Amino acid sequence: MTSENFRSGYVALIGRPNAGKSTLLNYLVGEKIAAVSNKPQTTRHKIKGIVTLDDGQIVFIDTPGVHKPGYLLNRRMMSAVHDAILSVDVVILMRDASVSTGNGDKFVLNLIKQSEKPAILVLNKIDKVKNKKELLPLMEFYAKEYNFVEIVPISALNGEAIDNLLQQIVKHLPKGEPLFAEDEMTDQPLRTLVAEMVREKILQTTGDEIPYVTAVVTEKFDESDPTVTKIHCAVYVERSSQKGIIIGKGGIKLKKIGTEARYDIEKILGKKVFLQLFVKVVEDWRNRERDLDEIGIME
Ligand SMILES: Nc1nc2c(ncn2[C@@H]2O[C@H](COP(=O)(O)OP(=O)(O)OP(=O)(O)O)[C@@H](O)[C@H]2O)c(=O)[nH]1
Ligand SMILES: [Mg+2]
Repeated sequence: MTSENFRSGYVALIGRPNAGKSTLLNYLVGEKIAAVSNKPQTTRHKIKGIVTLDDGQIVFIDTPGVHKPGYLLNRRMMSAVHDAILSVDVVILMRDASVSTGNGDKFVLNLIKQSEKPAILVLNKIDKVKNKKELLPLMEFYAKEYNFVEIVPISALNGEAIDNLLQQIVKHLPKGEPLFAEDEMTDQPLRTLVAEMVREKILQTTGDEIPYVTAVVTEKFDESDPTVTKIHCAVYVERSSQKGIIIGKGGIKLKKIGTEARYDIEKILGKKVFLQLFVKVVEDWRNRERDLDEIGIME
């Protein structure tokens, strides 16, 4: 039985690409459940991460970074953001405090204003801000624009001030029983987690042109052998030239991607993994309903 003062609810992580939303989610659940990279648009769908404390349970919804939608893929990504904002008890506006305010930031701010939800401003990456006084003008700017219930500076990378953030969030959740079992961590199916780990390694291993044109799907997940899980993933690209870039000379790049992803996947599964990657050329998959459905990018 939980105490009558227990609080529980949903919290959306909203912000520009690269703000550090998924880094925070991974830190909070203590496991890598979301792909992280320095390339924008790393996250493509909503990811739930559950944090259970003594006095509350917070269900975080990580969302894709807010950007201008071009392809159908991006429109689905942005409707995932809108949907998340509408469905939660508290919205977190996450902002990279080490960069100056741009139009993108104002656009995100407007989304929060329109929602009229209780919102917490999280100023992330304070490890990169040498003089903490530099945060003051940023705090003043945001405080003038919206009645944030809290303003909390953190570093999602090194965990600074994150305990404080959790306490601030719980305060603003409705009273109620936990929504999920205490040991539950995420709603990401294992197949999706595996595909995301592979995609993360692709983003980390390739240059700027590749991130947008790749998707990864787990096509086989065979646990019949108790000693090793056999996994096949398909890597989608749009052109054969991109296939060449991902495979690399003599297959060296794909091998590196596979080795690094396997390491992460073995940590998640706690078991040996045999991982095979296949690169598939599917022209214009980002604009095709059927391919997006197959890849698992829902709104
Ligand atoms: N120095 C520093 N870097 C950070 C911090 N948080 C995140 N990063 C880095 O910022 C980059 C982007 O992080 P992500 O967590 O993928 O950002 P995101 O907001 O989820 O990005 P999208 O999914 O594209 O919207 C990565 O290289 C992270 O390592 C932080 O507190 N300090
Ligand atoms: Mg992300």
